[in-house]
Amino acid sequence: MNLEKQLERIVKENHGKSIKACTDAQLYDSVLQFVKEKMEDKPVIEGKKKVYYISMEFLIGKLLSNNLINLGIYDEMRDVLEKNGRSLAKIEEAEPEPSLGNGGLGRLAACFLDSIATLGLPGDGIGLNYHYGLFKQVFRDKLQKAEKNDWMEKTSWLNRTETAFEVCFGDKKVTSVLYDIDVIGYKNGCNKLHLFDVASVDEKLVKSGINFDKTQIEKNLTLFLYPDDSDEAGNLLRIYQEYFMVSNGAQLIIKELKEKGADLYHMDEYAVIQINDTHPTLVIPELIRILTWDEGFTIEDAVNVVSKTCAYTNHTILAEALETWPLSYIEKVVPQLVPIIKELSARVARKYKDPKVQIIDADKRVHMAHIDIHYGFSVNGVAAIHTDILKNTELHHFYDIYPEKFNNKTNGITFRRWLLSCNRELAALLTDTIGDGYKKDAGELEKLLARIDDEKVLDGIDAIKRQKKEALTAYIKEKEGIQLNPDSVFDIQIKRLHEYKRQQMNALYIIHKYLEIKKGKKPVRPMTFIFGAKAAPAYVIAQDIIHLLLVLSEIVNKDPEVSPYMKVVMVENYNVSYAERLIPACDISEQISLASKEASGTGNMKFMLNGAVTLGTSDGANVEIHDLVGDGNIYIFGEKSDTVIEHYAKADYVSKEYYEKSPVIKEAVDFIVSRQALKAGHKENLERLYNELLNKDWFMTLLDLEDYIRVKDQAFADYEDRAKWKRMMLVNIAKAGFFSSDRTIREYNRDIWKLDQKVQ
Ligand code: 26V
Repeated sequence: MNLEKQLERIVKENHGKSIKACTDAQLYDSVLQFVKEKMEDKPVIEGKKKVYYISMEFLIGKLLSNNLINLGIYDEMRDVLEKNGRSLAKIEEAEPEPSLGNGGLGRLAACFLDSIATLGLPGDGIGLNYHYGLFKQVFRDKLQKAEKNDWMEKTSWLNRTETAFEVCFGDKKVTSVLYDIDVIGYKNGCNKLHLFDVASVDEKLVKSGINFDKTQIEKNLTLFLYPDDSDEAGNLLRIYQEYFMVSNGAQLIIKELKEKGADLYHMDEYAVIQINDTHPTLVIPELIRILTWDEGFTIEDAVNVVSKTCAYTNHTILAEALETWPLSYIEKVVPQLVPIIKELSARVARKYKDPKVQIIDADKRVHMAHIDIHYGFSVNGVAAIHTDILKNTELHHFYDIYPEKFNNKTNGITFRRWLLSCNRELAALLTDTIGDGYKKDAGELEKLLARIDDEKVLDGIDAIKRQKKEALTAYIKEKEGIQLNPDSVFDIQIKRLHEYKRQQMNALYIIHKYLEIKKGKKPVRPMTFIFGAKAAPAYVIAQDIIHLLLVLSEIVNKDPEVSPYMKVVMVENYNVSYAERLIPACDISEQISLASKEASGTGNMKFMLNGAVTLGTSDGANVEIHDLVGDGNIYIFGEKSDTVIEHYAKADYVSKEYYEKSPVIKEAVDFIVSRQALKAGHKENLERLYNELLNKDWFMTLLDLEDYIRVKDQAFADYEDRAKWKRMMLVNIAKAGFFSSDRTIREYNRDIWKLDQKVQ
């Protein structure tokens, strides 16, 4: 039966209507069902050994287009719908976006699942089914407010399974329910994303916004991702969530091993568990507990085989993000793990005297990363510079003990979503120009370099950029009510709000430009500054930075003298779907973290692939982008990581010195508390931010501000050399192949997982 007939049948059965007559929502759920049936027909990817990618976050985004592309039926579906007067893009709008992640770490996990299945490797994700995920962001009175994101619908990608486990906590026992989402590889078979939920969850517990009773664990366990962890109840809930995930995960893995007939003493030949940051670390003591309590292992044998099965990825060197839990909290939530953690700690203490490598420290806090490093067989960073910093500085003491465990796996992104799906026009142009080999082998994008002088190709890339800027202009007009000018340069910074990412430095540049225009120095071409970011609800300064951006947006956009030359937009509720519209429309990609702090970044790769030019510091994967494209195709500024690390070591950075030394910096910083800003915004927020910048500035904004202004001005000036800029776009696209997550996953498999690949 052909696609149209099958879809017609489903629509008729579900809604008693034709494709032409049903609503977008009805058509969406019918297309969803059609695609799910097609995926069920695909073979499950099998093999002796399987990777379990365990993570508190999977930021999967909408799945419809992605799944249609991977099934190889996107064009057919679009044409059938068009024939019936319907638009696939419109229908996709009916799909809610799950927010099962914060940012890069969660999105990386989703890209990895896509690549694992695409490469035909057996590999499943294990995570949690948060009913409201990360909060939905709304702006009221120029401040961020959090609301719940109600994404689960009656019909969705989730398939409820029969699998259920008991999970015992110190004071209660809960039963889980497992939901699976099929993960289809590009023209390949299926793996699964296993999302555990608790049977007794109660959505009615949520009162206003994202507030709920944090003590009612049976009812709240899977309601939200990252509940506010500024108080003890929030911290405890986070440990409940972590243990709930790993206990279910461990039980599922052991069940699957037994079904395979595996000898658990050789578990490492059948399973490898990739621990995504420290959040799933308790899987190590939990597996040891199960093997010793239920399977008759000696502690020696259990520690031995678990250590050969688990591998750890580090995603940050930020001290506040490296988990350490008070042993008393773990005692409260999972007392059964405490003797095991103590035993693991004692073994380390017997062997190594250095306090820096202990699992339980003198304050009785448990260092989760230390469990992973001692009791896992691999430790990897996520970009070359990040892994070097781990080896030489942050985890230096561990590197001395276990040099063989350390390895680098530079992050990647799936080109199915970040090119083929979000920029079909560019993908078509690439196919016309270099053939479609790049879809399976991203390295083939380099063939584009041979066309560096081909006006037709260069103009084609530029025309697509312009088209995407127009589409974004229309979307932003509709969503945010702000009119942009597609002839302006689009400068975009989209990522979690954090001081180390330095959205505040970009804001200071905007203030500087605003003041220049007021003084009569007009830019040759209008500039558009776009931001998208959510801030953790308990992170006060991050809220203040959002406030400043919204204040600037109002001041600039409403000033008739300035607004023809400049616009500022902070989009509301930035998420994966918004990113898919913003990235193809970007000219200048802002990657301006304080050198050494951004482990990798993955947005930088998505922008490059879509022909944006990076303006960035020598941090994370920017360094590798720089190496690939060369000096002439990127804008690098600011102090290098060595200098920054030295400033921290010597504690000799004093922001006020930079403020006092430079009239440009002083003028921009002072504007934050000027009468004009205070009129548009709130004194409390603006003064707090001003004081923070002057008296602390932990992430050294003022250190790099002057260089940032200089290099950013240069980038805007170079944009006017249209021939040069188009070549830069082409080089960036051509060199992006390295950042395919297919390459990253091949490396994980070659060096860590060692799974058999099914020949495609
Ligand atoms: C998370 C949070 C969440 C609550 C507020 C404070 C805070 C501070 C830091 C973090 C970072 C957690 C780890 C993480 O998300 N790392 C990101 O991982 C990406 C994938 O490897 C990488 O590209 C980013 O550079 C890195 O920041």
